[in-house]
Amino acid sequence: EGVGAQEYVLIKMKIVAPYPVKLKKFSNKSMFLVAATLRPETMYGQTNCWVRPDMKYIAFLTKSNEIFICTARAARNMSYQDFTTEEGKAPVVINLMGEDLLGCCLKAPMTIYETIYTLPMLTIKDDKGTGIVTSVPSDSPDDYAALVDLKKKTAFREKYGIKDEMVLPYEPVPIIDIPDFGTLGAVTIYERLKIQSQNDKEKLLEAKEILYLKGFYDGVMVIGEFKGKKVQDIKKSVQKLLVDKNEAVIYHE
Ligand code: A2H
Repeated sequence: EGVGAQEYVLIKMKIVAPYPVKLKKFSNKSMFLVAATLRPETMYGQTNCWVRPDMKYIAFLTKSNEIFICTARAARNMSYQDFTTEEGKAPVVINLMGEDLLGCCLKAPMTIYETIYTLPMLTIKDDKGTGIVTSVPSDSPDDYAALVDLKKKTAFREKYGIKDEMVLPYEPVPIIDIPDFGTLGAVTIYERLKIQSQNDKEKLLEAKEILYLKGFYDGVMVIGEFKGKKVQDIKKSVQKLLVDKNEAVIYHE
């Protein structure tokens, strides 16, 4: 069970009213979708949260009496990392499907958007992170591709009961300047490689490989507390800022 090699930052995305039907009865507690990220410095550019409609999630009680929502697998890992009252036990308050969480209104740390929404992403893996992914379409090709899919396909939105106002007003936010790619790196690479959708696996893999190292080594922040500083120099400081404000927690697997 214990502590593995991969360290994620879990972003606490607070669920606010109007609550989804299945969560209404718990609204006297603070409830969070906990999204696993390797890129805390990109949180200034969050536009939405991703869940997979056909995947199982649980809501469980943490030792600080908050409700965290993620996969059962991740909750179990957390129960061995001092997230819960009793080691090895994550007290379930309710079992959920991803679709129960769609259209959920959230407050997320650092982003310029006052509230953002939970939207469907079909490529989320059940065996990594928390199964909840925060979306930064300026810097993640996967996120940008999935957002474009929703924006351009009315039928896709309708299928999942996603209202236009949960998607259409949200645009990628310039947060990091990468030489040769500009301030919307994921958009640039999406267009250069002519990516068609979130299912365009090979091209998305290529896009990620090209963008990530460049973003990390050559990227410069153009927003927030660390504006003008290089990504590699401030990544840990942003992480600390989030953790100190209790807007994120560290999780290993
Ligand atoms: B990253 P690794 Cl801006 N299924 O966060 C699919 N993707 C998942 C996931 C899951 N179960 N859990 C986490 N992720 C995503 C930000 C970001 C991320 C940016 C750029 C790249 C990037 C905003 N989304 O990831 O396989 C999360 O998205 C590049 C891979 O554990 C998380 O960080 O290495 C990353 O993948 C973890 O992937």
